[in-house]
Amino acid sequence: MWRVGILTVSDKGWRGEREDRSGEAIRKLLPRINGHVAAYEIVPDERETIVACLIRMADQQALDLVLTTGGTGLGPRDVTPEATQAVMEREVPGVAEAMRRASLEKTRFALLSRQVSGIRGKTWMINLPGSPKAVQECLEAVLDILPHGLETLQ
Ligand code: MTE
Ligand code: CU1
Repeated sequence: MWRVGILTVSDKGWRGEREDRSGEAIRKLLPRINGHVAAYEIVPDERETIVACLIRMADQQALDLVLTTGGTGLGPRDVTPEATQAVMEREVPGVAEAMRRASLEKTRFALLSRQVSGIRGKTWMINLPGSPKAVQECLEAVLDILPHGLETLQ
């Protein structure tokens, strides 16, 4: 089974003002790639906090896949893509492109997500937007190719 980390990036979620339905949406889809949740964290929209969490999930916990949700838009506090870019060693641009393209068929607002995907060591990190609906639509768009990508990384 693939060891998956869920990293929910949300000021409100971190303060306990909002239930993490997006993390839950990720969790529900994991059986389809034979993945299980090996780590789960909620952090505020702070670049250094996200960076530290991603490094821990990759270097210490050696997770196979880290799925982040939230903080990919244009808001002044949306810094998840920058944090991910700061820690990744190699980018996997096609995955973010495919998620945006599939999302675009559902909503024009897909163009407002700056989500990225990349690899650090043997850990693959993929940004998803913040809403549960977006999580579902984006993950569905790439779910089928994730296992082969993960196998390739080993
Ligand atoms: N992608 C999909 N598939 N479905 C959506 O509803 N919402 C968009 C976009 N991507 C959406 C989507 C919206 S409205 C925004 S603002 C951006 O993701 C960024 O969201 P985030 O800041 O919560 O990450
Ligand atoms: Cu939006």
